[in-house]
This record gives sequence, structure tokens and C-alpha cells, in this order.
Amino acid sequence: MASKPPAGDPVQDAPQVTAVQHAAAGLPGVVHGLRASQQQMGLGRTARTLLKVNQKDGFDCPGCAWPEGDKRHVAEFCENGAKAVAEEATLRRVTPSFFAGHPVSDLAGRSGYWLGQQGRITHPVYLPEGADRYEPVSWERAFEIIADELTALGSADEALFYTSGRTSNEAAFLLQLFAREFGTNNLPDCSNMCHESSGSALTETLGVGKGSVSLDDLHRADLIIVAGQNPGTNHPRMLSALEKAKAAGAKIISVNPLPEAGLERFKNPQTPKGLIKGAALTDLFLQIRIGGDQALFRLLNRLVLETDGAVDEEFVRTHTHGYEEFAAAARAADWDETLAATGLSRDEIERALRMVLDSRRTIVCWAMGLTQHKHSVPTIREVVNLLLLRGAIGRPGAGVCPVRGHSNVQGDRTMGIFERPTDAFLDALDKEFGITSPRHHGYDVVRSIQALRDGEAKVFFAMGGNFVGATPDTEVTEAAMRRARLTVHVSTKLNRSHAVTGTRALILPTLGRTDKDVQASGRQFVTVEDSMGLVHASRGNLPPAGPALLSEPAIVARMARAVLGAASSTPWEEFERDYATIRDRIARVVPGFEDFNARLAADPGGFALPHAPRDERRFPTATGKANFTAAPVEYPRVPEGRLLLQTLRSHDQYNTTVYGLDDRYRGIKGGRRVVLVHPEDARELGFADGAYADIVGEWTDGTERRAPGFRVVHYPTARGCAAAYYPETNVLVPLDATADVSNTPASKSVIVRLEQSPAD
Ligand SMILES: Nc1nc2c(c(=O)[nH]1)N[C@H]1C(S)=C(S)[C@@H](COP(=O)(O)OP(=O)(O)OC[C@H]3O[C@@H](n4cnc5c(=O)[nH]c(N)nc54)[C@H](O)[C@@H]3O)O[C@H]1N2
Ligand SMILES: Nc1nc2c(c(=O)[nH]1)N[C@H]1C(S)=C(S)[C@@H](COP(=O)(O)OP(=O)(O)OC[C@H]3O[C@@H](n4cnc5c(=O)[nH]c(N)nc54)[C@H](O)[C@@H]3O)O[C@H]1N2
Ligand SMILES: [Mo]
Repeated sequence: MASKPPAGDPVQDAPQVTAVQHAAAGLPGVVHGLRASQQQMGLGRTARTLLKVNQKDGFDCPGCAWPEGDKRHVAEFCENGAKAVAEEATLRRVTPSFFAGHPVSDLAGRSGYWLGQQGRITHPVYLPEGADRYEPVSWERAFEIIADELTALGSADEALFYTSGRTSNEAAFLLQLFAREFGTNNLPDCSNMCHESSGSALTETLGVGKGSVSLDDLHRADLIIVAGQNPGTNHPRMLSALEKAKAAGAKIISVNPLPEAGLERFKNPQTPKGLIKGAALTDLFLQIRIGGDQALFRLLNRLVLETDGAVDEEFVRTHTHGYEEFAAAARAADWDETLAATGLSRDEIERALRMVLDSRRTIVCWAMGLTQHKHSVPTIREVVNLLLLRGAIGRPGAGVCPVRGHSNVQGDRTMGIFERPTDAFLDALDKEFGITSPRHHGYDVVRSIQALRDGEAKVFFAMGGNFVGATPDTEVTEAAMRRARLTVHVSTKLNRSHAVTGTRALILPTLGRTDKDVQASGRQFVTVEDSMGLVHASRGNLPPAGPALLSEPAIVARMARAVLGAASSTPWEEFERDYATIRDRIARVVPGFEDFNARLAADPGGFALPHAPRDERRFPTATGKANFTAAPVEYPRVPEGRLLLQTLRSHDQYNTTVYGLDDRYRGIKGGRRVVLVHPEDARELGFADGAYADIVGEWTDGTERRAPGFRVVHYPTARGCAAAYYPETNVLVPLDATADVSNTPASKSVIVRLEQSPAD
């Protein structure tokens, strides 16, 4: 049996395989992007909308967090940005009559793709206890329901306030303020599943949990290592920066189990030459085994240590701590073990070493390929060790570049969306608002699911995102969510989380980035922070999806008034009226935002937040120096006959939002239930290309998890490895399989076996 779409879902999943592509973007990219837009919103609206993407007077692309350069192109977006915009600016609508026709039991049987295709939600709706249909509800009544449930809790810590990374700075600041006034630090966010490992490793070693480079640094680098990232699909505009760096003489090393099209060759759709010819980007492709990166960087560090003059001794002496212990560990790195862990050859590693030694300005970029493993934090620390050895932090053209996902995920954290806030942040908040914030830590995403499962959390509120769709161990998570007394989703579009509800549920429709936001004081804008710490304004220009929609800041402000009542002296009404008054408070609470409104008025293009290691080689760590670390080398051990599975994104999705069923660059069409396996491995396991298999996850506690009916695709991945799309394979990731320290689900290293599908 080829496909197993949920019952009643007309969308057929029947994957076909064509040739793998070796170049990204170019004309096909532009055409695909515009086609998606036109289907959803028609030609005039398409043009009006796309011309405003990432312009100084327009809105921030709701796609990725890649920064915009100072000199902007007329069309500062990419194919996937266009899809993200079309998805939000669509003319399709989900109205109360839609809910009358589709009970929750029906929605629960639909695919995420189908749900997303229904359009923008127009009215607040409520699912009463025991009912199977969402019904229209007034905003007043919706907030009363939330207030009733929240005030009935035995402790504020029985409530969870989740944030996905599209939320603006203003809304995020209000949400964390509300949660803390209410009495909890339970502020899990998508970052917990994303770059938390980067934040953990960088905070400990450099003192700031963010990247240390600007776009300009990328352009000036002479070596860029891109490890565990697929920019051709997920950060297409990054390819322009890589192209520019190359034109100025930089070399690029890609470290990836898959040969990703964009990294091989890039056809820049914004230059006439690029449209046709394209530039080869990667100079050295290290086709690493999944999870082999720590071993690779450890050995490179040993080899640097052994090369005369290769260590920047002045930097090490002046700015670092822990060198001796680290050097002892690095010197013990073993060639044979590294070759086994990485699957690379000695020659490849020596070539990488020569490129590192030839470089003064080295940048390492990474994303989920490094952050979603058990040993992600020590892996990223090892990357930092290399840069510290070479003095490549706080030098122009050099540094760390964790490439963020959601367009404001970094800003949300800056605004205090964090279950483990620092005392300094809470002190400032308390002083500004005259409140007493709770000081004990709250729950992150995985702990939130455990708390719901164990009955310790009872109300779940989500500011965007698709919690049950994005989190691991789908069956466990959905059962946990169903135990909640109340689930509330502030959403633009339908998704799986609206069909997996607590005893009672609310869907609160909200404005997106592209929508015009008018409040009592006039037209509003919001602000966001990109992956490189640049803060700028975002202004929607389209009429909202319906008159009943409220903005995210308005929803939080009204909820706060309903829940906290007279007990709160925070001017929630004023915040809703005029977002500039929120920014005035942010300016007084969050370092780096002084004179926030004035600086935005002076330059709507925005300003850069301070970054001590980058700006002044100052390292606000526990030791006051940049810390070398010396963790034991780890890599996944895969038993005979098993594969190491990574769960990743296709070219046609935005996280749990599926735009379409094609993964153009990888040559997959018309379906998503595919598992990519090296031809030799597939043959040894007895699976021809085109055979159907169940993927069975094996976890250390002896439990198994099954994802049925995947088409096996013979694909040039690293030996012993496999790849399949998320969220379909989340069911295979055990809730307990998380990264040490950061607690991020280890969704890039799942041990699996393939079993013949019963109906094949
Ligand atoms: N169009 C589009 N854009 C997006 C998103 C989207 O879904 N669609 N999502 C956004 C979000 S939230 C995020 S976080 C980013 C995600 O951006 P990416 O991290 O690029 O996303 P993934 O598809 O998870 O790809 C992981 C990459 O790491 C590689 N990899 C896997 N395991 C390993 C490993 O052990 N070692 C190494 N070296 N490489 C490995 C994979 O082969 C793949 O190339 O993109 C953001 N932008
Ligand atoms: N197996 C596996 N699991 C993963 C990953 C993986 O690589 N593998 N990646 C992880 C990563 S990196 C991330 S970031 C998470 C993503 O987790 P989430 O951020 O929770 O998921 P999304 O799919 O991005 O959320 C999409 C929904 O957000 C809502 N939305 C969109 N725009 C807006 C808006 O402007 N306002 C509001 N209020 N709502 C809006 C829409 O209703 C839409 O359905 O998933 C994680 N899960
Ligand atoms: Mo992410």
C-alpha cells in the first residue's frame, strides 16, 4: 500500500522520485514561489504583498530569521519566503460555518496539509466540555473562560504559556510579563526544540547565547564552514551572502550527511547572470555520518594544536580559560575513532585542516543538524574550541553563526520568553512594574508535556505554533494534551493542535505579519530581531483576514485584564492602544533597547544589539573569560542492521505547515512518506528502490515506535544514515530522547530498523 492518508482526507500521498538536483533557486525557484502566491491570493495582491517583504517600510518576512542587507533588492524574498507570505495572505477563510460542518472528530482525521489549506481563521471559537464542534464565542466570553480556568488552578505553575517564534517583540514582552504577574515561569517555546543547544553552549563558553557575526562579517570571511544546515531550502537568502563571500575569495566547507542542492551550486535569482549560470558554492563537501561532528571538530582541534604557529597564543592567553584541560583532551583525539564516527577519510579531514590553517577569518554556521542530538551541546562547544584556538571570535569576518529558524525566535528570547530567566532580567522587570516575579525555573517544552501527562499542568495556552504537531513522541504528547482542562490557541491558520484538545478548548484568531494593525491610537507596527541581533520594525499592509481578528498584543492585554483584574497595576489598556508604550517599557527592562522608539524613528531599518564578545572581546561568563571545554567525545552507536534516522524538512513546508507535496531539489514529487537510504545499505537490508517499509524506532528502554508505509528511496546520504520528513516521523522520537543540558528533542538521531510494510 502506497499511501495512508488519514480517513476522509482527499490528499493522496503517493511519492514519485525524479533526479536529485544539484543547484538551488534560479528561475524555477522564482516561478514556484510566485505560483504558490497566485493560487492563494491572486495576481494584484501577490505583487502588492511581495514588494513589501523585508523592505524598510514593509513587513518582516514570516519565513526565516536570516537578516536583510542594508542595500535591499526590489524583491528581497525567496521562493520559500513567497510561499510563507502566500500561506498567510491567502484569501481562503475558515469561518464559524466551517466549524459547524467539520466537527473536531473530522478535523482529527485530516492531514496537516489539508488543515492548512483551508485558509485564515476569522472568528474566535469555543469547544465546550463534551462537545464535538467548535462554536462561535465572543472575545469577552473567551477571556472569561480563560480567567475562570486560570484562577481555579491550585498553583500558577499548573499553567503553560507556549510561544512559537513568529510572535513580535511587543507581544512576547507582554506575554512573559503576564505569565510572571500571574506567577509562573512556565514559558516553553519553540526554541526549546530548535537552537536551545546553541544557546546553552554559547552562553557557557562565550557568555552570550547568540551568534557573534553580522552579514558584513560573512561577506568578509575567508573560510565559512556550514555544518548541519540546508540553506537552499530553509534560509535561501543566505546563499546570496555565501555567493558574495565566495566572490571575494572565501572558501566554503559543507559538513552534511546529505549533498544539499543549495550548498552545491546556487543560481542567484536576483542577478541576471545568476539566473542562468549559477555559482558553485562548496569547495569541500564532508559527507559526515549523523552525529559525527563533535569527533570531527575534536580531531581538527588536535591537529591545530600540533601545528607550529597555528594557535593564536595571544588570544588564548588574554581572553580564555580552561586551555590546559581542553588541550589535554584534544591531544587524545584518535584518528581511527574519528574516521569511524564520521565516516570520512583521512584525506578529507586533512584537506579541511589545511583550509582551516589557511584562514584567518573563519565563520562556522550551523542549524538543526548540530542542535538536535543527545550530544549537541558538547558538539557546539567543540566548534567554539576551534574558533577560540584560532582567535576567531571578536575579529571582523570571523565568529559563530547559529542560523535561527523562526523569524523572531531570537527576539522572543531577548524579550524574556524563557523558562529559566536570569535574576538580572527579573530584577529589572520587577522594578519596572512593581511586581514580584517567581524565581524558580519553569517548564521547557519536554517538561511541559511530561507535566500535562502527569496531571501537573492543566491549562495550556499557545501564542502561535503547532505544539502537538511539532513536539516529539506524537502519541504520548497527544494523550498528554487531551488531559488538559483547557487548551487555548492563538492562531492564524488551522493545524493539528486545534484537533487535539483539552476538556475545553478555544481558538483565538489573530493578525499575521502581513496584516495591517490599527488600534485606538492609530496604525501600529511591531518589531523583530533577526538571527544576527538586528532589531527592526515590521508593518503589515493588507486588510486583515476579517474584522473580528485581534492582534497578539491585544489578546494578551485583554487576557491579562480578565485574569489579573484589579490586582494588576500594569496599564494593559494603554499597551493595547499604543504599542509604542510597550516599547518604552522594553527600553527600560531589556539591555540594548535604550531609547527604543527614538532609534526606530531615526532609522526604520533598525539597529544592532550589543554583543560583548563580538564588539569588545569581553566574555560575560562565570569565569569572565571565554571558556574552553573538554567533554568526552560522543557519537551514536548503531547496532547491526539498523540505521540512524534524521527527521528534516522538505523544500515544500514550513515546519508543520505543508505547502505542497514536492521536495524539488531532492527529486521527490507528490508525496512525503519517503525514507532516504544509501543504496548499499538499502540493498543489504533487502529494500529495493520503491519498496514500502515501516520505520520502527528502537529506544534504549526497549520500547518501539512505528511509522508505517514509507517509500524507500535510494539516495546518496552518508552510509548507515537515513532521512525522512518531520512532522510525519515525530512519532518515532521518544519524549525522553533529549540533548544533555539543553533538553532539546534528539530528532536528528533516532535508531531505526526498516520492516517490510504489511500491504506492500
Ligand atoms: N522553507 C522553510 N524555511 C525554514 C523552515 C522550514 O520548515 N521551511 N524552518 C525554519 C526553522 S524553525 C528552522 S530551525 C530552520 C531549520 O533549518 P535546517 O537546520 O537547515 O533544517 P533541517 O531540514 O532540519 O535540516 C537539517 C540539515 O542538517 C543536516 N544534518 C542532519 N544531521 C546532521 C548531523 O549529524 N551532522 C551534520 N553536519 N549535518 C546533519 C541535514 O542533512 C540537513 O541538511 O529553518 C527555518 N526556515
Ligand atoms: N522531528 C522533528 N521535530 C521538530 C523539528 C525537527 O527538525 N524534527 N524541528 C523543531 C523546530 S526547529 C521548531 S522551531 C519547531 C516548530 O514548532 P512550532 O513553531 O510550534 O510550529 P510551526 O509549524 O512553525 O507553527 C505553525 C502554526 O503557527 C501559526 N501561526 C503562523 N503565523 C502566526 C502568527 O503570526 N501568529 C500566531 N499566533 N500564529 C501563527 C499557524 O496557526 C500555524 O499553523 O518544531 C520542532 N520539531
Ligand atoms: Mo526552529
